[in-house]
Amino acid sequence: MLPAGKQRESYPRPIPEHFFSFRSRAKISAMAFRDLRDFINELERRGWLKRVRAEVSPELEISEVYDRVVKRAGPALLFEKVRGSRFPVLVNAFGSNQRMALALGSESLEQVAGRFLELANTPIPEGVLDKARLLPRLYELAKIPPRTVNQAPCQEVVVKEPDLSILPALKCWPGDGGKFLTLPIVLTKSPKTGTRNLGMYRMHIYDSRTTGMHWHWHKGGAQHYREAEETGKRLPVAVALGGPPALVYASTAPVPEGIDEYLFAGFLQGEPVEIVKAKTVELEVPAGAEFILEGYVEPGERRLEGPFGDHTGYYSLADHYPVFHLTALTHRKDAIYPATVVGRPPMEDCFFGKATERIFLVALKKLFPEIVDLNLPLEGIFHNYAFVSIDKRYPGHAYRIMYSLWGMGQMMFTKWIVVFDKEVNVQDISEVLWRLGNNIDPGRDIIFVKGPADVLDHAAPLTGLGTKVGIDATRKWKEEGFEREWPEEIKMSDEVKAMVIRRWKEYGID
Ligand SMILES: Cc1cc2nc3c(=O)[nH]c(=O)nc-3n(C[C@H](O)[C@H](O)[C@H](O)COP(=O)(O)O)c2cc1C
Ligand SMILES: [Mn+2]
Repeated sequence: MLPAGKQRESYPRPIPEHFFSFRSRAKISAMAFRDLRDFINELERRGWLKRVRAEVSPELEISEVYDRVVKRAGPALLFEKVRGSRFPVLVNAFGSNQRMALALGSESLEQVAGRFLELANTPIPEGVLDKARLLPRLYELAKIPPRTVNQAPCQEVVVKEPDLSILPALKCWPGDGGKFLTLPIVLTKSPKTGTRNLGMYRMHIYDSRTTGMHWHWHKGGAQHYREAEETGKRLPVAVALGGPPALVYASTAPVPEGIDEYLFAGFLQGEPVEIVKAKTVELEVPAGAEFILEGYVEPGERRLEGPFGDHTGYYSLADHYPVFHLTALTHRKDAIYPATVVGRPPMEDCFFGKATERIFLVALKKLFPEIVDLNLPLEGIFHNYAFVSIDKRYPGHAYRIMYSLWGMGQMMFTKWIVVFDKEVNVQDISEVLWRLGNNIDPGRDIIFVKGPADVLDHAAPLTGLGTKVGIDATRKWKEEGFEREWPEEIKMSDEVKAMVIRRWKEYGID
């Protein structure tokens, strides 16, 4: 189905040490895709996208085809003929580390992280020479803010009677409460400060003009809505389907509150995101999007949302959420509908998570230089497990790292944090289990703490509030009360290894 060797899946590796030196040669510039079709063309050129010409149903059939493809690390899929709609459906465009890196304008997630580090390492200029050296960097930085345009592809067609049923929205799983928009970029502005937020929150389609608005308590959109409810005013909302792939990613990233995801996407792709005034709301939408939904969310209104087969691999139960009302629908002439399906991992959303792990590790390492590496394994769907290795410097250091991580943005949801010594490769689950089993005394090395849980955590005693586990799997020191001797790890001597390699043929084994 693919040219051999074209689409090999690989786990992200730790960012190479040289990225952390000032003289790093890592490229700061990136290639930018202005929109989804730009990205699709490049995917196709690389043999990373497959067109499906057979007619398919948006109800369950696309899900099942996609699930089989994503589970074997297969290509992006463009379903050209979807029953009931004239628009093709794109799924799995971001479904591998390589495709995700490409979406962010790089060849690997390590390279993306390296660019982020370059930015973080930008020195404050002291002399003329420093300033001169910074010029190319400043030129790059100037390209971060969005650029306003007057005419935009996303507004080529303004639908007279806006109607969501023209979209080939998917019913993903048999128990789902209906059809959902699964890759929507939801844009709002703070009624108090005017700051923008773009977040990805799925939308349950109720009828031709209304959907659910599934932003969890902790998210940017929910905060803007809270502010709107305080003043009793409607919250204008715009939703983009498609757009620059870096923006699709940025809307899923744990960008700190108050920082505009347009800026983050502009940085990632090394080009400003082009934006245009929406038709019926005071918001600026991505010019390169495929579809734009405009509307509002009414204060005080709630409606049952879900159930929905979620990325935990379980259905999230129906619950009450705000309601989105559609006032305008615009799209490209030949629009492509972007979607994903979440479910038991690995699924496409896992690669959004891996990109976040690699990129935000750079920021974590800036704050906590003792952190060596971090693995949020796919099976833990990013909020269940964090395996972290540190350069342990003082007694109790592992605990400091646990509490710090629980205090960092969406890492507050992490249910299990396990801290290892620096030599442990936390990307290798076999090694993680081996070290974990050997190096802890459960009674001494495990702590339970209370904190916010992911809304999707169905085991927590209350929605959004639960228990967390911290495990200190580092070697225990005398200063930590460990009076016994800690044994050496078994390793063969280098001389013997070299000798055996030299003599290997003589043994006649291979
Ligand atoms: C495919 C996909 C679907 C998502 N659906 C939701 C959702 O329905 N509700 C939600 O609160 N977060 C959802 N998320 C996670 C948010 O996008 C993520 O937490 C993001 O950082 C939120 O941005 P914000 O901090 O600007 O609110 C989803 C993520 C992905 C990748
Ligand atoms: Mn945000």
